[in-house]
Amino acid sequence: IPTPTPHIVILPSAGMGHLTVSTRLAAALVSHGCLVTLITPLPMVSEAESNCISNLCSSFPHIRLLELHLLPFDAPDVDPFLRQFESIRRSAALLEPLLVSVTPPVSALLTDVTVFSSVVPVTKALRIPIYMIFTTCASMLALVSTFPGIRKEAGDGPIESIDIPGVGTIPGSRIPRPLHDPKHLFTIQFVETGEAMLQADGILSNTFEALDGDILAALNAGAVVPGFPPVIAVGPQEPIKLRAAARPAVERDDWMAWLDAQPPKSVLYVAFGNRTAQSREQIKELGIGLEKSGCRFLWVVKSKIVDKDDDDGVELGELLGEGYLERVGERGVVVKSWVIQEEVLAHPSVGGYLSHGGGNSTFEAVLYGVPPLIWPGGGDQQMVAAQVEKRGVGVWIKEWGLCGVNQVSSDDVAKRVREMMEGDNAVGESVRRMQEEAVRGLGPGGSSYEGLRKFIAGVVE
Ligand code: BUP
Repeated sequence: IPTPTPHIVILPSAGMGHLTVSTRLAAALVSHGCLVTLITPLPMVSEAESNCISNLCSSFPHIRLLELHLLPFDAPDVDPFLRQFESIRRSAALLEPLLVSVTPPVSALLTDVTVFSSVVPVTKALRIPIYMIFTTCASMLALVSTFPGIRKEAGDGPIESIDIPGVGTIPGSRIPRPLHDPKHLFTIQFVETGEAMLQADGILSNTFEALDGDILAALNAGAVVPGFPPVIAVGPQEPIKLRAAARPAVERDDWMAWLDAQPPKSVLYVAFGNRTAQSREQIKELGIGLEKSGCRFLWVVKSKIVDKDDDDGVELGELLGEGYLERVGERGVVVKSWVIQEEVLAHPSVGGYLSHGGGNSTFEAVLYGVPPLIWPGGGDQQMVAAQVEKRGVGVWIKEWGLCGVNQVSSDDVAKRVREMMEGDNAVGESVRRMQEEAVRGLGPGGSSYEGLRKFIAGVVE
């Protein structure tokens, strides 16, 4: 009897850190022979997300799109991406007619961690298996899964520290800051997610054995939470290769041509993800620090949280200070808002990455063998930084505090950047060794590749 083609439906969430993982999984599942339908929650928050969907469709025309028109959630003071999570969560009931009407019938629904708990009742009512997509490191997964009890024990107060079996002690300062406030919308969503997790048929995690093997083993042995669903590490999923026609016209030629002209491993890539905007003062100080370091750099500047928001038409020259670009000359390239990061990290001229420690960005750095120098901001970023430091595949600059919150001086920037780019670089060696393991994991016989096959086999059973 021929095996039926599984029909996987994916509901992503907001922000590039989340959407990226869903779209890469969609592409990987298609290449493993699945039929894939992607539900797009509309309207999207940022231009980058809309571009990401267009790129996916033009590179994978067989992926079907279904639109989910969101109920508005009017909360102007809430972070726009968190607001969108809530909007998707509140619109979950609208999924039912979509899931009922698609053909062939849905074999499984995959949905992002940030909206998972609201989707569970819908899939349970329709008897559709549900899998959670977890976008970041395994210690963060362990944190979500144990957090409901921890939050309850702490009452209304902040959390001092957390002991998680198989993970260790996590100081309160390392967890996302809103979690100290039980009434914060992020905390409410986080607790609901932790409570609903046990109902998942499985969890597809974007991390990988070489980085997170010990914690994944603890989760799968039920040492963190008894009866925990199987966690299948399928990351770091490879970036989607854009077809020529799908390439965005953004400043690309300038920075690629410049990278091509630089000596091997001489360039520091500087970017802080799609959700961490910096103050104008900090942008100037960072710029002066990069200039003082004397190193070559490619820097993505982000002064606003959402790319399409008005930034008063401020030009780069004004953001960086008069004469800056001229002074730096050929030694540095500054791009406002966005580059194709995977192409930058894959470029032979790039030898270091000053980063915010976002899950995807850090996994991508490992996949391309570029050591990250991490200045973490909110969310999972300190947890990622801690794991990277534990494995010796990156450096966490603890004394800088939190990116987007604390200010760092140009002298400190120059010092740390020089150390990373000119030091003896044992970290560089470790990251290249882990790169080899990550790349092996993605090929036939590798842990991430076989993990995905195992998931597909489970769905068609
Ligand atoms: Br900036 C930037 N180009 O210029 P993370 C980012 N990216 O392709 P975050 C670009 O966005 P959350 C750019 O490669 C990565 O895949 C980058 O995801 C890409 O962090 C993604 O690293 C960013 O997980 O999201 O943006 O802070 O907080 O939601 O994890």
